[in-house]
Amino acid sequence: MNFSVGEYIRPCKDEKVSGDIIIVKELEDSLQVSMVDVLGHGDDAHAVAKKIERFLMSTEALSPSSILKALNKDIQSTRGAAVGICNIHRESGAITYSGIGNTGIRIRSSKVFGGFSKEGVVGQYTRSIEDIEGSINNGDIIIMYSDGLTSRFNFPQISNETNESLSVIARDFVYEYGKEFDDSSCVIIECRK
Ligand SMILES: [Mn+2]
Repeated sequence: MNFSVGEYIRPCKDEKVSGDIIIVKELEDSLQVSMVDVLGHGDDAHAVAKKIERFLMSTEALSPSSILKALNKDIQSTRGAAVGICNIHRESGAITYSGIGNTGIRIRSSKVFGGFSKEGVVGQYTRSIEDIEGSINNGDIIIMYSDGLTSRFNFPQISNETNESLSVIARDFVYEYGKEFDDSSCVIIECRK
């Protein structure tokens, strides 16, 4: 499986920085993408987002739920965040997702994927954090997004995009579906055999 990844983050109106952050990690056998939406917006939210970015960049190749559990402990002194983490295995196309809070994931696929985030806030979560498993096929499109975007969106036209062209599509997508008074962001992943 090969991946093209495009992303775009638009800070809340009147803010220069965002509490949304997207982390794309090329692991040895998989691609790992995290969508982070820190509560609130502006400088304070951005500082927490950078702290979470450092944490996620430094984690080993664990399952998404294991990373979320560790992050939940690590950011307990902060205002907290919604975080969704997905891991796609290059060879098999197996996808694992774990999410807490209102970041979303949708997949346009030839198969059904039941991935969703549980209610809650990372940094304040006490219940069980679990992985949801599925599989990805040739041509599938994955969109992960913050709650600054409406979840009632149509999938954009995507075919054989580069990371650059997919980032342009991601930008248009944020402008079409984003809310002005929240940080709005999305990451789009095109999967090809
Ligand atoms: Mn938000």
